[in-house]
Parts: sequence; structure tokens; C-alpha cells
Amino acid sequence: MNKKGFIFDLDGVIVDTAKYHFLAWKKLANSIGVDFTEIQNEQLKGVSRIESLQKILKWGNKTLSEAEFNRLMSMKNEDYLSYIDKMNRSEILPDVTKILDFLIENNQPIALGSASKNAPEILNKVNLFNQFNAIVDGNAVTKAKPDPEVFLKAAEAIQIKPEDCIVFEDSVAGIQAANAANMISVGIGEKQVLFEADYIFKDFTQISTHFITKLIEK
Ligand code: B16
Ligand code: MG
Repeated sequence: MNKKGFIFDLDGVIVDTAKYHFLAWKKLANSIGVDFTEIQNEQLKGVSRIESLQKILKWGNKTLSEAEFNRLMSMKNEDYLSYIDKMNRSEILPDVTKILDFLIENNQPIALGSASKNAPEILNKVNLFNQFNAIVDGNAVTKAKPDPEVFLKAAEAIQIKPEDCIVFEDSVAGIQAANAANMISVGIGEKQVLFEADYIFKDFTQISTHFITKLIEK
């Protein structure tokens, strides 16, 4: 049987941790007198922790010393981790396990390609860590999405050529990264937002095992 590399983003694809990022960033932004809305939160999807704080400070017209910047980043992460700590399997997004199980049954290599430095912890919380043959996360990359580094490293880790990899992503930057890596991009979310993707589905309930089989046989 053909082998393709299936690379999953984490936040917004496997679990909806965006709501916890929102709560933690809002608390932090408000604590320094900066407003933070759900619309702004959308713009932080797929963006690294450092860049997220830089954007919030820019929106609020604030400048901070390096020490203060680092202190705020740790504060946000501690708060975020207090939500992650309470996560369990019920937070896996619908039909994600159906697709992962199907790929495993069909001996297809699976990797994680996420900007999050908390990825291993989250995968452990929802008990999915062992489903992945490789994990490439925010600790392993130097260049953030839309740079293709995270996905190229994931492909290398599962020993599949980039053009034989399929990426599932919910962020615009992530779709651009997958396209730049010369991989097939599958957008999970809204058509109007993710129009640069090769395929777009609202969520995994819309993805059939028939579609996955076609990708494997391509
Ligand atoms: P952390 P993904 C990304 O995860 C999130 O979408 C983004 O909002 C977050 O800032 C980034 O991870 C870094 O997360 O603070 O946990 O290192 O979508 O690439 O899985
Ligand atoms: Mg994401």
C-alpha cells in the first residue's frame, strides 16, 4: 500500500485550545490596560507566543523592557496551563479520532506540526500522544508559520517526501506554510478564510474515509 505523510496542526484542528488562549491573553492584555477582542484572538491563530504578545502590545501602543516582556509571557503561559491541566479526551474535536484510527489501521505515518510549545502536554492530556509517529512543535522550530519549517521537519521525521504529505490546518499562516512546503493543504474551517487551501472542510465530520483513501492512493 502507498504511504503518505499525514501532518496535523494541534490548536483548532485536534482540540479547540483557542478559547483558552483567548481567556489567558485577554486577562494579560487587560492587566496592562489593553483591550482584547475575539476578532483580535483570530489573528493570533497559528502565531507563536512571542509574536502574539508583540501584536497585543502593538494594538495597545505599548512598549516594554525585555524583562517585563518575558515576565508577561510566562504569566500568560501559566494561566493558559491552568486550563490545559483540566483537559481530557472529551475535548478532542468531533471525528478526529475516527480519522486518526483509520490512518493507523492503514499504516500511514502521522506527525504533529504545531507552533505550540505546550503540544506534548496537551496531547498527553487528551491521551493522543501515542497516536503520533513524530511530534514537531514550537520547541523544535526557529521560523514560525507561514514559513514551511515546521512541516518540512515533520515530513523529515516520518521520512516522507514533502510532496507526499497532507497537512490539516485551521490557520491562514498554516495553510500558506503547507503550500510553501509543496504539500497538499487541507483547511479545517471557513471557506472565506482558508481559500488558499487545496481542500476545505468545516470540520472532520465532513471528511470521509473515502476521501482519505483517495489521498493515500494518489
Ligand atoms: P504556546 P497551533 C498555536 O498552535 C496556536 O494556534 C497559537 O494561538 C499559539 O499562540 C501558538 O500555538 C503558541 O502556543 O503558547 O502553547 O506555545 O495552531 O500551531 O497548533
Ligand atoms: Mg491551529
